[in-house]
Amino acid sequence: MRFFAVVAALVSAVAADTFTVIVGGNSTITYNPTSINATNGDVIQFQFVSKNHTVTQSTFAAPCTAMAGGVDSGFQDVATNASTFPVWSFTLTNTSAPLWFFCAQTGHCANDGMVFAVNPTAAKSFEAFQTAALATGTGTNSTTTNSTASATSSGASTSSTADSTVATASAAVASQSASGAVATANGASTLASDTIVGLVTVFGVGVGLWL
Ligand SMILES: *[C@@H]1O[C@H](CO)[C@@H](O)[C@H](O)[C@H]1NC(C)=O
Ligand SMILES: *[C@@H]1O[C@H](CO)[C@@H](O)[C@H](O)[C@H]1NC(C)=O
Ligand SMILES: *[C@@H]1O[C@H](CO)[C@@H](O)[C@H](O)[C@H]1NC(C)=O
Ligand SMILES: *[C@@H]1O[C@H](CO)[C@@H](O)[C@H](O)[C@H]1NC(C)=O
Ligand SMILES: *[C@@H]1O[C@H](CO)[C@@H](O)[C@H](O)[C@H]1NC(C)=O
Ligand SMILES: *[C@@H]1O[C@H](CO)[C@@H](O)[C@H](O)[C@H]1NC(C)=O
Ligand SMILES: *[C@@H]1O[C@H](CO)[C@@H](O)[C@H](O)[C@H]1NC(C)=O
Ligand SMILES: [Cu+2]
Repeated sequence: MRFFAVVAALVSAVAADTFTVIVGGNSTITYNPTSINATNGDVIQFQFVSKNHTVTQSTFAAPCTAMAGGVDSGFQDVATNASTFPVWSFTLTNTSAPLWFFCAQTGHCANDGMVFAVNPTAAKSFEAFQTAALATGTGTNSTTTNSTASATSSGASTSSTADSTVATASAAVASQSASGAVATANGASTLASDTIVGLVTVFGVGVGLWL
């Protein structure tokens, strides 16, 4: 009885995933990936690698407006010569409906479609959310201003090295909560794979002790 209870607890701990989302990768005005499928208990960790972005919760109906009581990373500015990068994360607590996010930097949501979704559906898709976001803007951004050809050629530069040098963000967002998402204290300096390895190790030790 006790054995099964302990194993069940450990298995459920192992099952929680950490997703990593790169914010501003290659100096673009994007989240990468733009959406994820996740379950309660999963952690979504945002790594800010360029410019000055936010991750701010909104509603599907008002994509570029902060939701009352939603989670918000606040502005995370990254100097062009930075060698460490802010990280902010939250834990999913209610995935019975999709969750929606945007960047609150001027124009990034409305003009560049910088939005993010957790568990979008066919009826409320990421594409529909982004289209709604862009509909609130001027219809002009760096892609529409420049020719399509030149716009696609300037992207590849830095940021792939960012994964190995993650710093902590400000503590200002440590105690927020919202429907569906709870922001955690910052300082997650381990990446997803490390976390999973750690939990698997705990599981192994637990089984070893009990057997
Ligand atoms: C940066 O650009 C490279 C090359 O195009 C691409 O493979 C990579 O996924 C991009 N990274 C992000 C975070 O967008
Ligand atoms: C999420 O799941 C849906 C099916 O429910 C699938 O179509 C979609 O590709 C998945 N998205 C991601 C980012 O894995
Ligand atoms: C980041 O952007 C916000 C909003 O535009 C601005 O208030 C803030 O000063 C910026 N931070 C830095 C360090 O430039
Ligand atoms: C980054 O550049 C700024 C201005 O050029 C300089 O003041 C700052 O010390 C540099 N920071 C690092 C970490 O090199
Ligand atoms: C979870 O989210 C759904 C949809 O937003 C909401 O109806 C429900 O009340 C929430 N449940 C809890 C326990 O907050
Ligand atoms: C720029 O605006 C166009 C037209 O509104 C839109 O299709 C595109 O997704 C926007 N963002 C980027 C990064 O091109
Ligand atoms: C668009 O052109 C401006 C000015 O020429 C340049 O700074 C910017 O990087 C270009 N944007 C893209 C996406 O190519
Ligand atoms: Cu932004």
